[in-house]
Amino acid sequence: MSNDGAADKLETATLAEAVRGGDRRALARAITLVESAKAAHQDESEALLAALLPHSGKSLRLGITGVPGVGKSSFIERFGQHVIAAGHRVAVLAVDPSSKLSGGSILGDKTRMEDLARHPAAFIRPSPTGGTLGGVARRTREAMLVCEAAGFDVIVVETVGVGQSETTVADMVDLFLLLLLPSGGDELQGLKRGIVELADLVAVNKADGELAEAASRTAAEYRAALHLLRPGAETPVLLCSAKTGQGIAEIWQAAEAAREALAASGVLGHKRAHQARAWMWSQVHDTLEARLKADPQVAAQLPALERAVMAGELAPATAARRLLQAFLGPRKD
Ligand SMILES: Nc1nc2c(ncn2[C@@H]2O[C@H](COP(=O)(O)OP(=O)(O)OP(=O)(O)O)[C@@H](O)[C@H]2O)c(=O)[nH]1
Ligand SMILES: [Mg+2]
Repeated sequence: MSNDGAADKLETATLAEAVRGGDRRALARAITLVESAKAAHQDESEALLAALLPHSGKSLRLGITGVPGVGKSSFIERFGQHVIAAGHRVAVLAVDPSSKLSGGSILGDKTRMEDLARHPAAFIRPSPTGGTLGGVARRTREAMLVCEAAGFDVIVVETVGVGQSETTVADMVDLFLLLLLPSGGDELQGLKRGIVELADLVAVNKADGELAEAASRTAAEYRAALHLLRPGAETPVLLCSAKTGQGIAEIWQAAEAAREALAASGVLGHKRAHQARAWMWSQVHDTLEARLKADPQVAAQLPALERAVMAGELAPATAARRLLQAFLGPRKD
């Protein structure tokens, strides 16, 4: 970073041009810049995004989730190659702030997406490390815009199906694909946490060999359950095997059809407009919260207030008001 604003601007413009021209090193650099949490990079990052924004948005944004081991990485390896063969360029991004927990998943992904990673029409970016879900997700959204400006017209956002990250990913994509395991039929996976309700497409993976029959049963159960859960929505429930490649083409077909239907009905534009607004507000929330926590007056009171709230000695509303008062001063209205 130089102190010369004009030089920075020029550099940003050059970087933006290189990204748009398909220069992969520039793309990687641009993503590193927008992923940076450093305050010193913020102006440059915003200038870059401003330059790229008019060239973004023309992709199909697909979220993929499923429990660890369902075969997300293996699926994306196959799916990505299929989509590329159909003439597209695919970028794969991950939202996974818990990569510490899923230990070694990046290494696993590298080997499971080996062929896709080598393909000139593909770009794979592992999850930005560190930070909160909100922080990681924000950087992933911004990486998505950069990839779109670089001409990737299918963006796959992968998330590990553990917890709240599905909602976060659903808020940044056009369509959400839930991958399921063939199950014994005792319990509908994902239904509890409401993930199924976020899904636009459902696919039972590993529908091969000995698991083929269980996979068909699982799919039938989900069709029935979804019919009750969302009458009239007709969420497709498909079968696939990331191992044999069976069913992958059908999933792409279903995704394209769903995307076309969204666009034709005007829902897509509406959805993206609302997502962009929510994105703005989430950044306002994040920034305010960070500033609040960094405030010395707040920091002095925070541990005691949190403790009192947790012990049931103080009403959360009262504690919240005290923290805000410490941060903003007494209310004047
Ligand atoms: N039989 C069969 N095995 C599969 C299939 N897809 C994936 N697997 C296997 O399932 C295991 C997990 O696959 P991954 O692709 O790593 O699963 P993942 O969902 O990315 O897992 P995490 O990254 O840990 O969340 C691997 O041993 C794969 O070889 C499939 O379609 N059929
Ligand atoms: Mg994986």
